Amino acid sequence: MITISAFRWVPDFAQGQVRDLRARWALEEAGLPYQTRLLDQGDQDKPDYRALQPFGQVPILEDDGFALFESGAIVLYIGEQSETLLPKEPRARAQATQWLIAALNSIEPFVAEVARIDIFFGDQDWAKLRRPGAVAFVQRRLAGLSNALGDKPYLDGDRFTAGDLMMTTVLRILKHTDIVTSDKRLAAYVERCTARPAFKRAFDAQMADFKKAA
Ligand SMILES: N[C@@H](CCC(=O)N[C@@H](CS)C(=O)NCC(=O)O)C(=O)O
Repeated sequence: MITISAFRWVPDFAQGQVRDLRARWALEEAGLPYQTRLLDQGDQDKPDYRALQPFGQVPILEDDGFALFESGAIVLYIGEQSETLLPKEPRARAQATQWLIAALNSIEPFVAEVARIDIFFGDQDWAKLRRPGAVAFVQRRLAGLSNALGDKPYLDGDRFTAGDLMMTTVLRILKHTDIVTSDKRLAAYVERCTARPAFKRAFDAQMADFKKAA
């Protein structure tokens, strides 16, 4: 059975956001059973874990002696086993992959910069000076995303793909602000994707692990 690594517990601000959610959601969409390898504080720095994840982060996926890190690679690996996530038709598949990479490469770094400022440095002078510029940059990227989404339910049209899964998890990083929700189209898009039963199962499973540890 597939194993996904996750933290046994994280502070409130991170609960429901930790990136093993991406792997859990993909597995739920694919209908694949999985178990978790829960890491206690410090486990991520032990040599056995670092051998599998060079940066000591979650998630990793383990599957019958095979291990993979990076949530994007993990979602694509799971997608190989699920047409819900990755269409078989080569061009449709490439487009789904394109959106997954856009989420991780063209949106996440800038979204994460704003979240980092808010969560870790909000009271520092440099952060107060930097935040408006960082927000403005994200808003420009989100305007491009919203425009590309247009009136379609999903980024590639009528069907949900791994690209939507990744984009949704990236947009959720800003759920403590109105930066995403002030765009009606993006707000409805995130609502639509997170209303999927597979998302709810993944989210509930992550939260249940934290509750057990509390
Ligand atoms: N690019 C990595 C990022 C993973 C990541 O940032 N994981 C966080 C939890 S959401 C983590 O493990 N943080 C602890 C650390 O970086 O030391 C991925 O997408 O898998």
